[in-house]
Formats: sequence, C-alpha cells, structure tokens
Amino acid sequence: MKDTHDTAPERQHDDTLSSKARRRFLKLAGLTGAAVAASRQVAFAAQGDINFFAKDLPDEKLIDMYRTILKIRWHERTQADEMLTNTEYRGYNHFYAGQEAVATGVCAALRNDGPFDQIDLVYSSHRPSGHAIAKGVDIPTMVAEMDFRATGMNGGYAAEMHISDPSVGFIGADGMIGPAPVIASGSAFAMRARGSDQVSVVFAGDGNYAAPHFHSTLNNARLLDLPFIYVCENNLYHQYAHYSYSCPHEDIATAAASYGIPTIVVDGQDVVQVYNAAREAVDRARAGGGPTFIEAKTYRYYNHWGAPGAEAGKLGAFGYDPLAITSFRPEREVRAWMQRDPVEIARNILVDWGVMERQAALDMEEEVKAEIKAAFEWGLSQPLCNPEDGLKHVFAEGTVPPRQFG
Ligand SMILES: Cc1ncc(C[n+]2csc(CCOP(=O)(O)OP(=O)(O)O)c2C)c(N)n1
Ligand SMILES: [Mg+2]
Repeated sequence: MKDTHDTAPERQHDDTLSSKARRRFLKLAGLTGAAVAASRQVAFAAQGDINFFAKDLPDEKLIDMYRTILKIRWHERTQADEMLTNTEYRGYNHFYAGQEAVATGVCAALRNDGPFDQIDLVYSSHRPSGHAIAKGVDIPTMVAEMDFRATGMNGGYAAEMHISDPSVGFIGADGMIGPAPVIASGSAFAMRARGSDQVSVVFAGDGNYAAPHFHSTLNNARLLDLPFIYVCENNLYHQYAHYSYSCPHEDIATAAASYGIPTIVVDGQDVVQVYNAAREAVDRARAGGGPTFIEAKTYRYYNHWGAPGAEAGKLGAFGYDPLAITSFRPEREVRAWMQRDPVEIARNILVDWGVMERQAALDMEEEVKAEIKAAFEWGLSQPLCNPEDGLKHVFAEGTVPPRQFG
C-alpha cells in the first residue's frame, strides 16, 4: 500500500497484528505472482505506512463486513442466474462480483445510520448494486426495483442505473461516466458550508480518468479542502478496453497526487486493507483535513454488462463476449484474479484472527444465500410498474408560479 501524503497524522501500529497480516498477504501475493505479472499489477506491501485501524474493530464489526461481502456476492450470482435461466426476468445489471471488498471496506468506515443531514453520502456509478448493499439499502426492494416492480425501492422505473435510497445515504447510481465525482464533491462543499462533519464519497471506475470531470473535481476538492473521498475502482478495464489505452499512469493515483491530494493505492480484494485506507480518509475529512484519493486495484468476474459468457450456477464469465468487438481479456487473467477472491480473503482473515470458526463462516454463506434467494422470490412476485410511471417526477405537478425577474 502506498501513501503519498506527507503530512498524515502520526502513525500507530500494532506490530503483532500488522506483521501477521503482512505475512498473510505476502503469502497470498506470492501464490498469485503469475496473476500479478499477467495483469501488470504491482505487489502491494500490506498495511504499508497507513494506520492499521482494523485491529481495534470489535468482532461483530468484522463479521458484519464479511456478511456484507457475502450479500453482495450472492445478490450478483442470483441475479446472473435469473438473467441466464428465467425468460420472464426483465432486470439487468453491471455485475460487481469480484469487487465486493471495495464497497464493503469503504462503507464500513462511514456513518450509515442517523438523520439525513448527519450520515455520510455515497455517490455510485453504472455498477451500483455492491455500493448500494454496502451502504445498507433494503435488498428485497432493490431486487424488485431492478425488475421494474412498482413496490421497488424507487417505484420500479429507476431499474439498475438510477437506484437510490437517501434514507441510508445512498444517493444513487449514475449511468453517465464523468459527472458523479463533480456532484459528489459539490455535496461535500455543501456539507462544509453547513459546518457538518459529514463526508461525501464517490465510487468511480478507471474509465473516469479520461473524463474532464476527474481532473476538475480533484483540483476543486483540493483547493477547497472538501470532506470528499474519491474511490477509484481500478478493475483494469473500461467496457472492453484496458485502462492503459486511456491513462498513461500505472497507478491512476499518480494523477490525483499531482493535484496535491493525499492518495492511497490499496489491494481492493482485501477488505481489511480497504477499510484501513477508508478510515484514514474519513478521519482526515471529518477533521477538516480535506480530500483523499483511494485507488483500489480490483477485478470484475463477469463481463462488462449482464451475464454473457457465464454459466448458470457458476461464478464468473469466461471466453468470448458476443457484445464485445473481440474477446477482450484472457481467461487465465480472470481465473488468476478469482484465486484472490474477496470472499475467501475475508473468510481467512476471520478464521486467522480467531474471530470465527471456519465452519461457522461457511454456514453464514449458506444463510446469506438463502436470504438473497428469499429476496428474489419476494421481489419477482411484486406487481410491475406501469409504462406511464416513467413520467413521474419528470414534470412539476400543480401550478407553477410565473417567474419573477428584477
Ligand atoms: C459519458 C459516457 N460515455 C460512455 C458511456 C458508456 N459506458 C458505460 S460504462 C463504460 C465504461 C466504464 O468503465 P469504468 O469507469 O472503468 O467502470 P467499470 O465498468 O469498469 O466498472 C462506458 C464507456 C457512458 N455511460 N457515459
Ligand atoms: Mg473499470
């Protein structure tokens, strides 16, 4: 993990736990050396010189993080299976499987309960289901929403790319590549103007680098010292192109650092590393120390959109993608990343740290799987929305007063 922030608060380490975590990580990194080389990734030194906050977390919090990862994973798998097997299913998604530890680690460091003017806010992307679940949305109503059901989270006409639930601070998905960081940093400006200690977070992919919004957002966030966290989920590809086609830096964080922003590059498959980075960023933002840029190196197991190349009951998509111009990533690369699975890594941490017995952790996965299955059963039994519902909230209702000039 690299922290380019020179003036970070004094570091505190628990040598026993952090060196144990380091050994564990290096072992894993060694096992996946081929994957790292194949995907042009660098090996990360676990914990680096950022605080190891996870050592202070109660067991319940760590278990909760593991459970969140499982919820996201089984939401994705169940939805992918619906798309592959159920011809009545109308929903779709840009699947987040493989990236679960990023949303989970970041949201675990945020304030997610309380009144709207006190909780932290998350702005998402076109790949929103993981962010939504990690922030705490109700899964059955999200499932209903994604299948255009009237009782869904947003009345059934938001579908995947416009889901939102302000009650938990999930401001919403965003179908456009570019604007979300601008909007999220504007929100951070409002928080600062109100004297609130809230934090605004945006999740954005590597594809955002080439948009002008990336650069103007970081510049303004630094100039105004906003309570803003930019989480760059670098999953190597935007649609079907490797990020090296649009970004000259190996670490996108290099560009963020040039705007004078503290940056952290983190292994996005390890929820503890992500949490540590996010805690550092949240603490800095709440203390008035301004923005942080976190780049999480990660990977998506399914294709860019939907489930082409996937097989029902099996995780991940391999081989030729009929939606792509050409088969855009090597099958071995997918399999190598799947060897460093965020579910397995989180489970091993819990077992290694004595937080949970392995069998209990495996049983929990079965429980979550059943919970998600029930969420789909409920969601897909709900009434569909009407086509005209799509016009709701588009036009003002009632009489609009004439505009006054001068
Ligand atoms: C302004 C704009 N241009 C193009 C698109 C089409 N598009 C949807 S997702 C995507 C790639 C995004 O890649 P990245 O930011 O890396 O996120 P990822 O899909 O990898 O999560 C593109 C180009 C869009 N939604 N908005
Ligand atoms: Mg990407």
